[in-house]
Amino acid sequence: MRKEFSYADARPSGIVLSETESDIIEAAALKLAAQYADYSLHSTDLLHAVELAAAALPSRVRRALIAFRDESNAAGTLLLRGLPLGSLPATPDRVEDEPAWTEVAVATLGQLMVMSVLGRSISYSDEKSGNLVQDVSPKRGAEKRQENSGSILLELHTEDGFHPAAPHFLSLICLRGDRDGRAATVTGGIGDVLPHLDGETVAALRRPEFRTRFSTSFVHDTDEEVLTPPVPVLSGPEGRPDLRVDFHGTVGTTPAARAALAELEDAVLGSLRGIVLRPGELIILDNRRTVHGRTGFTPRYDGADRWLRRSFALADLRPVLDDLGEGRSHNAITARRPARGLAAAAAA
Ligand SMILES: O=C(O)CCC(=O)C(=O)O
Ligand SMILES: [Fe+2]
Repeated sequence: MRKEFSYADARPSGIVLSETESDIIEAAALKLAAQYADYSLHSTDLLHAVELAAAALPSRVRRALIAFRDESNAAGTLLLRGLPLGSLPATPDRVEDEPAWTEVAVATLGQLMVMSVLGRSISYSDEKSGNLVQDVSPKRGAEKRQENSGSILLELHTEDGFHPAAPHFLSLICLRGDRDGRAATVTGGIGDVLPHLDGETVAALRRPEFRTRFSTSFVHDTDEEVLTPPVPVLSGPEGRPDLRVDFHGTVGTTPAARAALAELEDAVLGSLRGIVLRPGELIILDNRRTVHGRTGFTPRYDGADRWLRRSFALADLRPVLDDLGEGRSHNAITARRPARGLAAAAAA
């Protein structure tokens, strides 16, 4: 396994919010939090109120989000800096200690306001208890897992690329940075990478000859490997393809596919952007246009470890309405309902 990523610093490209702008968002979040304190974050009423409250975001930020939503960019990422966080409890180092949304209301509602400009917030009941906004903090005993609860290097991946309704966008807001300044979130945008790929590699990546292992965070009840049917890594318009790959979990099913995957990985590794997130910074990833990963770091489990919160959005809820259980949580597709999972994945 690779030991480090090298990357160009993404921080200078960030949109910086002024203190006044941040205060306006905080006030809007606090008002919502007071009004909806008894609601689940999955409540349609609350989520519609969040969408209305997104008017509190500065118009230049909303414009940037709208442009990113519609056209993406070469990096497949957008960085906002200076978002309000409100008061914060200790970083949870056990799942049982993860806070209710009301304990991190300002950060959570601000993040959901931003996401509401990009799409519809959604979660996956297979993963992280189906929470609409999920804690990303190192968990005791999970250090070596290829999941966001781990602390070894996390390989570059499309988020839930094995899932028939993978998120179109995800965001990570930093509540607490890595005190050692080591944990960097890195991204490899297909717009940056494509010019470095030859025609033969691109043609191979467009053939349905790649299978991706379901993440261990989705497959709980079995030791068996669950793989998608063969699908392409690149799809869509020639000049602006979509990318779906996990360099930990995707395998080529032919020699040409394996060679193309290795070429792609080299090109991505040569084009990485990255940032050691600081409090109040929120990175948005266009999950169809970039892969992401994280360098390794050392947790101390003393309440002051790195802590991000993650949320997902789909561009359109209609195609998945029948698959949503309570609120905006996508029904299980894996071990608990294997037949459906495989059929759904095959249709993807
Ligand atoms: O910790 C990070 O910076 C990224 C983790 C990750 O890949 C995720 O939460 O989806
Ligand atoms: Fe991820």
